[in-house]
Amino acid sequence: MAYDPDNIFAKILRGEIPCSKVYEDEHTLAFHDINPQAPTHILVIPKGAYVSWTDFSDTASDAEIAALVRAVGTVAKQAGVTEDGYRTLSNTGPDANQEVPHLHIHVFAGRKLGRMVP
Ligand code: DGP
Repeated sequence: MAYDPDNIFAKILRGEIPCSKVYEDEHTLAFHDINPQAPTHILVIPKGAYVSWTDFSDTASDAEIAALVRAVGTVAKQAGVTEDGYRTLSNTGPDANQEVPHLHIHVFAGRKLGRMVP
């Protein structure tokens, strides 16, 4: 799928829409989800224009990939949820109901999370 530069996360990255930022580095931004599904619900996104994991792994630099993975760990630590635990989830494409066509990882925590079901 071609990247839509007008998707909501692209607008957040350009500062056209505000977000509640929790972490930022050269390659990555993390902010609270607008519609939280758990007491902690953070979205971690690459700054580059990637829709899916396939786009990302095909074209992102090693530095961008490392930054995204590291950001998830950093965000969990910052949120103070590493001991009780947290869940990461990433929807890709229509069958997974990806709503925003910019690659993102959800980080859920702060309550007992239900069992994962497909
Ligand atoms: P997904 O279904 O995996 O594509 O999840 C997209 C998430 O993005 C969904 O949990 C709601 C969140 N979201 C949508 N629009 C905005 C927004 O404008 N700001 C923030 N912070 N989150 C948003």
